Amino acid sequence: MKKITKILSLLALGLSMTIISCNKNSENSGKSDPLAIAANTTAEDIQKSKEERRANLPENVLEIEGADNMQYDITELKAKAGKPITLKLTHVGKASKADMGHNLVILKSGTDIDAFGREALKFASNDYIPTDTSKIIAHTKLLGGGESDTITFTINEKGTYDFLCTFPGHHVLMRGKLIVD
Ligand SMILES: [Cu+2]
Repeated sequence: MKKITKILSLLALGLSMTIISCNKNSENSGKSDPLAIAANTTAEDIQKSKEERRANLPENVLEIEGADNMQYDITELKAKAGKPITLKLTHVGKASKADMGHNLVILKSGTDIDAFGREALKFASNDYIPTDTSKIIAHTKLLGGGESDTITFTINEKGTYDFLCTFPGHHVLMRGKLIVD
């Protein structure tokens, strides 16, 4: 009988140790980890403040980012026709211009974006901007990580205009629409 009691109490002790260690584990993992919460909040805050700032930009002031993941952070821009548009492209990554350069080229209506993207590859010495600019409304400089460029242009005709990054291999992913109304 004594033996059984001892075994039972040992089992009980083992069980309670297991429960304690389970609690410890759940405290230290996932959402209850204070560090993880802080990291999540920071990332969300950055995203939220970016969206708020963008929503509060004056008419025809546009901001867009390119990153080391070979993407623009947004693929749709909106502006009003007949008034100057200011567009700022920021490369928020760390990669060099030679490894992961980004620009933004806005094309005239009726331009084949894929054909233009392929043609631009031939102009490495001109930062991938074709020397014949007849299909281009406006373009930024080619940027490396941490750099930005702001350009100003006016589009008089309402419509939807393609934009792209002409760095080799980028235009398939890095493209979007500028809607002018
Ligand atoms: Cu790019």
